[in-house]
Amino acid sequence: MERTLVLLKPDAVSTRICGKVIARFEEAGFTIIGCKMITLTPELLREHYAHIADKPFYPDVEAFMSSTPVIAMVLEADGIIATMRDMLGVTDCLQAAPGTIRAELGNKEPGKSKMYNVVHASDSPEAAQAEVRRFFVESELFAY
Ligand code: FUP
Repeated sequence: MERTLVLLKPDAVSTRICGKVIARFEEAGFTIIGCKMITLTPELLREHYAHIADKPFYPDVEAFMSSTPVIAMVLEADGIIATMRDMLGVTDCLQAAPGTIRAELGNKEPGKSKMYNVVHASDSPEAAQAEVRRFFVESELFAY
């Protein structure tokens, strides 16, 4: 069994599509083993997005990701890390394959770098392990 860390981003929360997104996860057979609403601080975001923290667009990402609380989840299934990334589609929702969550529910103005892509999910087993630990303590995760 594999675990991945998902964040339902402020665009999902503020446009009230979290239920729609979670329904897709459940229909895919993923098990929710952790779930909570949290506000992302600049410190936490800088750690989570260390790989883009020096990019010119980072301040916009930080402002957006802390603009409302987010819903953090840990989901479990065989091969979920890759399957979840396929379900999301690529980072830029305008480039994401038809039928993916980001293609169907994301927003971006063509030619601009600002993007609202609905969901974050871990992109590798190493990232998943670090991200689950970053957002959850063991007692917040449920085996059932
Ligand atoms: P992903 O793993 O698909 O979330 O993509 P990244 O970790 O590369 O990017 C993290 C976030 O930065 C994205 F969700 C959106 C934001 N971003 C931009 O706003 N502009 C860009 O050009 C690239 C990423």
